[in-house]
Amino acid sequence: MAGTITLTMIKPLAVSKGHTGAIITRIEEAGFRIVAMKYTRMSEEQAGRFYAVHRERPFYGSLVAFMSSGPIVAAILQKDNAVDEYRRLIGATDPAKAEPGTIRALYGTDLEKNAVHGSDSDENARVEASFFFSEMERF
Ligand code: FUP
Repeated sequence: MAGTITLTMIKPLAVSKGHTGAIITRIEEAGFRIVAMKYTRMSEEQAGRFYAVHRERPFYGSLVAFMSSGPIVAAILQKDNAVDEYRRLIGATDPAKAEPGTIRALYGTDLEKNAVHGSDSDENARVEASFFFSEMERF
């Protein structure tokens, strides 16, 4: 199947609220193919590395604490133009500003606890995919 990849995480609060299945259903119904998927929990050190580009931002400490607070579901998704298509499916970073019907509008709580992550470029998608998955875990 042709296409590019994006990396998503279903964030701890969306997982603990029981939205994992509904979110995966939306992803598949939107035509993404699941290349890799795992249920895992990041340490603070790992979350800090994942979000290192935000190190100087005021929300960094809180974001790292939240993202390491419980299990997440990480997945590599494939589709034509995957990065942009997935950002369209999830909506704006702030759930209150996300288009109605998008994953963040439906399942996000606030700017930090916004249900899901989506890569912002093809290059970052490749880096983020390799953060979670080896070649043997991709199908
Ligand atoms: P996005 O690419 O939509 O995930 O958004 P950003 O890369 O700008 O932000 C990454 C994460 O930082 C967001 F998912 C949530 C968090 N964040 C905050 O907690 N506060 C902010 O003001 C901005 C982002």
